[in-house]
Amino acid sequence: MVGYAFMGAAHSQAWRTVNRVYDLPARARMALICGRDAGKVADAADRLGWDAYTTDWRDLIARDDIDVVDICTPGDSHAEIALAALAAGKHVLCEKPLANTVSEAREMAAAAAVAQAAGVRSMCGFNYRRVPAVTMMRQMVADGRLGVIRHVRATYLQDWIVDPQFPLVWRLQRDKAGSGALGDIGAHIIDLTQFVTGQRISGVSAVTETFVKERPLPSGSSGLAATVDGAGPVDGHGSVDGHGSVDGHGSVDGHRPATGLVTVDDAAVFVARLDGGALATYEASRFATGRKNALRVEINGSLGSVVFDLERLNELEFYDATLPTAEQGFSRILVTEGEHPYMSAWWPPGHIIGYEHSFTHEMRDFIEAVATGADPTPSFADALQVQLVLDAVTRSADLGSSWTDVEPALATVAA
Ligand code: SOE
Repeated sequence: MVGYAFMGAAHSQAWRTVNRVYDLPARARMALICGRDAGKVADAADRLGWDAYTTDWRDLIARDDIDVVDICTPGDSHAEIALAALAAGKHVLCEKPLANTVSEAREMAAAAAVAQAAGVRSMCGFNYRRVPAVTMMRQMVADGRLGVIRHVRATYLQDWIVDPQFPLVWRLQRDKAGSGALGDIGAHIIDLTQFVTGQRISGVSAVTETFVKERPLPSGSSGLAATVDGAGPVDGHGSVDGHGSVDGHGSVDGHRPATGLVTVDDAAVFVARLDGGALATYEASRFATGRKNALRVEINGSLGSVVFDLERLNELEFYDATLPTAEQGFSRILVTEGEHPYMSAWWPPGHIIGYEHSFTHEMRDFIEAVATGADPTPSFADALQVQLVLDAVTRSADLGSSWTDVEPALATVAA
């Protein structure tokens, strides 16, 4: 694994757990973790359960006993690491969004296609696909339970940077993160809605905004909260664990923090057409005061509607318009039965699961695909398609919301 912050910890938790929960054709061994800071990565290896650590990701690629490289770094290093790992015959799991630009994503998808011909697998980590209720939503759509899909309504809302004093962490810098709320959380709802509906976004009209254009430079991260020089941890809006820090910047005079420009969007809102005829709306924001990690998707079809809310991730709301009128109404399905996706390995019905389980499911599917020689999804080509949507949203916003077609990618978004 490369990276050991928020996503590194989430993935490590999943790698630790997956062998013990699922009966898989191969077992994961957590061989080597990489990070730039020797002291921090040593601690991370110990805490997260890795056999050894290194400060150079090339060590992972050089080792013959390493089969899989899991990339959990900021987006600016995804392409370089993934391309080297694929060229060396390593199977690659890469965090979302796949890359910072369409051209990088294209290169990665092309390399993945070449590697695939040699039996080398790759997958992008859109973990919310693997929440059982989301997988079930997809099955319901595929089984025709919703009829013809007319509307998709998707929001992903956070509030961790509402405070203008929150520091300029890497997620707020275009060169590191590619984009802001759009690529970080908007990418999730783009992937999720395309996965569930089986339809792709064919065009968009967008607005984006950066509400706070300049922020104090961070002095570091305590691990639980980013800090600004001359100030305590910036945690007035809850913990900012994992949102990371930028190394190497200090204050001007030790009291008043130096500031820097925010180079990404704080929020992105767009309307879209899906290629199966549905109309869709998307909202991704880090300024939705009170909303911590609120992902919600509603789908309306000719025969019914279905609603998923991450804050109630064990549930699905379903409206079945084929029932007698007197019996119609939204019903709550508790997605914890053994027959529900992924659930048979967990607890008895009603014993709910959480955020981290989606990553365990991700590792389960990835290991199974690698061990059986199947192609895991979402592929790099699927993730390139998401990148093309992100790019179209940015271009539309730059052109005063003008309608912007999404260039078709190579592959389908099939699971
Ligand atoms: C931060 O905004 C973040 O951690 C994203 O990077 C994750 O992908 C999302 O799952 C939660 O929010």
